[in-house]
Amino acid sequence: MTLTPDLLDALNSQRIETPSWGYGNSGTRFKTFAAQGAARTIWEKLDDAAEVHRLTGIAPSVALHIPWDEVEDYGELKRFADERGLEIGAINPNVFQDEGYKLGSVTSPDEKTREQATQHLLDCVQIMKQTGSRDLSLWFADGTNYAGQDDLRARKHRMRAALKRVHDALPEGTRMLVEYKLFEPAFYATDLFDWGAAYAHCLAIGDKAQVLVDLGHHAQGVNIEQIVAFLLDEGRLGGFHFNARRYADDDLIVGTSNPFELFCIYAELVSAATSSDALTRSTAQSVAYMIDQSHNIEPKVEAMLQSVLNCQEAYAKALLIDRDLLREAQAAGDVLGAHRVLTDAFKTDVRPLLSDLRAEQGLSTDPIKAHRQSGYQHRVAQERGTQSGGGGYPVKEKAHSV
Ligand code: LRH
Ligand code: MN
Ligand code: MN
Repeated sequence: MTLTPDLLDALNSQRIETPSWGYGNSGTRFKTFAAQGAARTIWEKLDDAAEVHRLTGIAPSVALHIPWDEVEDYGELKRFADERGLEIGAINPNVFQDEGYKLGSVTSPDEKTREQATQHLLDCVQIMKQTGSRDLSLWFADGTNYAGQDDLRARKHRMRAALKRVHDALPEGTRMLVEYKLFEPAFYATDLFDWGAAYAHCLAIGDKAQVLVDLGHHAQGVNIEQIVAFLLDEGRLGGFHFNARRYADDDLIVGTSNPFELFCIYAELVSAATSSDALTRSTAQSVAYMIDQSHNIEPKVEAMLQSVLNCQEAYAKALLIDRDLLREAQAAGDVLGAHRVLTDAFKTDVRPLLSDLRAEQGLSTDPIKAHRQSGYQHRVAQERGTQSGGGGYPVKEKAHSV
């Protein structure tokens, strides 16, 4: 396997965004284990993200969660990121942990609560302007726990009204990404319960709205790559929250329990990026690839490195699919022949190829080894100490397992 100029170009342009919340002490709803040297502030989180980018070369942006990452001066935060070769990525408003949101945020039956939540979303649009962020990434915990608790259609209308208002406040060239989730923390009905609900809202509110697919937010057995293909073809796939799951929204390292799924997702993206249809092509080319994980027992920076590298491997394998052979086998109705074209690419060991790529880029050929040898972890452990939950991820207030 050699690095052809096309492969080199494609791999050089891959981008994976890491989440600020993956660098702090974070965990499950049961217990958060304090990690030595875990980042305590957004500034330290950016330092860790810069280390991940330095070693991988493909993780130059960081998503923020507001108010977890609230600062006085976002211009200063942007400058701090710039100095480290980073950009501020998606802004994630948090409308799921205030006392007032017991019955929902933008879909609450209480008008004042809806207004408060919508104002927070609009404030986040201002933060996008101050940080140069392109994406407002929206997830709502809104829903009900019991049949009859609230009017399902009324809640749909309230969601639509809030999304529309925020959509219309977005500056040119920016987007809102609408994330859905099957369940949790609502257990009877989640207002944005699947891709179809998110898609219907996006279609109704305008061109700047696209769907965000979080790999952990589906029922068992759902074919996520098919959702991806469908949304790409409709021009409404905006981005991903990558992670891995077995049972629910487990938020483990992407590509660990689901490597074939991740490969099939990338296979759809690679295919769409060269589609003869201009909308599909441009949609595929502007997808935001973001990680959304919470590392509870893993070393934080190393876990993030592993996540970025798993995405790089899945993408490299997807680039190796012999598209001509695949089309031929599909047209001939060669069921297993077509399947083998795909699995041949999946089974290829791309690690030597990626190590050549890194050598070309002037990076260490083995980023994890380089990280382990760099002394970074030891240094931050000395500097930051071990803070249980301190300044990190406010898990105690979270009602779910992110
Ligand atoms: C919800 C979710 C959403 C939140 C993040 C912390 O489960 O995936 O994206 O913003 O977790
Ligand atoms: Mn998510
Ligand atoms: Mn989630």
